Amino acid sequence: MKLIGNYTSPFVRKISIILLEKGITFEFVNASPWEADSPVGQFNPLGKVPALIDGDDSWFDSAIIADYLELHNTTPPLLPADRLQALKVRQLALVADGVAEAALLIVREQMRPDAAQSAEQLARQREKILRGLDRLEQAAGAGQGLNGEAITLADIATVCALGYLNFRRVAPGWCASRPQLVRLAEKMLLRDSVARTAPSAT
Ligand SMILES: N[C@@H](CCC(=O)N[C@@H](CS)C(=O)NCC(=O)O)C(=O)O
Repeated sequence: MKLIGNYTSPFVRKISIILLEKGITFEFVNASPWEADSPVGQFNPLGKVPALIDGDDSWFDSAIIADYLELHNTTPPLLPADRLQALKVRQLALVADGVAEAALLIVREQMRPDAAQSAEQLARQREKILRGLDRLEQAAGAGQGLNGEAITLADIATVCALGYLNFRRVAPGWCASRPQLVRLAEKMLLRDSVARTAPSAT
């Protein structure tokens, strides 16, 4: 398998962690979607990373890739066997992805000249992040599907979203009132798959 993406993307990191956790061998192809001659559009018509190439198939959108990898029946399973519980875990993972997506929009907005930046857009995305984090904090406190005994897709998506917030210094005070998420992040960072994939500026 080939994973197409760049090291700073929280969505690419999520898939890297899943592959490492499941012990699936893969080749990482470093490609940025933002460069003019980016090859990413060959693998994902939407021009976004990650994309996963397996034989003749290319898979894209990290949620779909996660579902695809779950079909391989490798351990650990990242979704409960019960379909309703699995849907709940996937929904929590989507909340975490949404937090990361909103943070990414903030980062992109802040790259524009000061006068062109929309205060409304920045505020809107910040609200999504804070509401999303509150939902994740609540779920982590309940320990169902997130922050439970067995690692889930939602745990992985959440640690990637939190890592991206820290890396880009978006919503820097997020941890002050969210002790469950802090504990979850600390616990997840003890895993080799999570520690090895932490984004770095270099
Ligand atoms: N929902 C997508 C989001 C992927 C995404 O937004 N990736 C960013 C990098 S972090 C990207 O490739 N952006 C390029 C663009 O929007 O053109 C997923 O989960 O894979």
